[in-house]
Amino acid sequence: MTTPFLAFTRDVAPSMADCELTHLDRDPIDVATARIQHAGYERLLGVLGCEVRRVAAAPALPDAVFIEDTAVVVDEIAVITRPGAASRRGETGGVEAALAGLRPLARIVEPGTLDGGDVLVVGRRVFVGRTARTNDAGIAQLQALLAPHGYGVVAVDVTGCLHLKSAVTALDDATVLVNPAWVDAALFAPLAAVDVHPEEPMAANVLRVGDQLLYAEAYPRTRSLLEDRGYRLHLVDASELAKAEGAVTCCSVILRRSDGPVR
Ligand code: CIR
Repeated sequence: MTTPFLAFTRDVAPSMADCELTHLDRDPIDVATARIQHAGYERLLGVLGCEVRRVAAAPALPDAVFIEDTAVVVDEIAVITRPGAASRRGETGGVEAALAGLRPLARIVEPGTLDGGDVLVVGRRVFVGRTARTNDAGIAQLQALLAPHGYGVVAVDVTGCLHLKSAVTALDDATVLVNPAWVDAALFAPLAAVDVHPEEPMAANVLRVGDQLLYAEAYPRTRSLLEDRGYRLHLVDASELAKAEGAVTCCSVILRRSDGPVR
């Protein structure tokens, strides 16, 4: 049976302990456990309607598992990023090869930097975090690439966390889940905002797969706020990946299958 979505993932690198860290202290990472959790995440993506395709492994690139940062894909185009951390720039080649043929490709180029974790697409609105990883040149380039396809790009200031999607993600086309300490929820109006539980600052990252939601099991208080509002969450244990400052959106690039040739 053909699945509605393709999900690209990438192996947990044996070098993952050398990952970039910005807001977290280095806590020993058990690569074997991270691999088990990652496999559970991939299985759940399959259950939610994705054909999971693993991009060729990159053992020497510690952050390669966080594939989201390397590409922004919408129905019309795939934009290969230029990650803000120099240590991560080698990740894009393998992802570009994997996406070729599925979408027309474009690239963020110097002096632009852009991490996919800073890009939140809700309908035709594309919110882009201005962060240590994503600069104004990167945002301007993304805007120029997406505007011809009818997307409006909105730059958003983010403080206190790594990426925009550490601070806010979408629960559906009308609602965001937000940590108001890190981003101004009013910027997303007319979308409604649900705040994370104050004791769970990292809880704003939820992965949408169509109309289903994949969420880390580490945030029970926020989960119950969401369940009280009628959201049903599919849970994964991503605790070992979180030690590398990664969350559930980071570990995949999901695209809707499209029929027909690309140019
Ligand atoms: C990094 O700092 O680049 C990685 N250790 C974590 C990246 C997480 N990616 C994401 O939130 N999209």
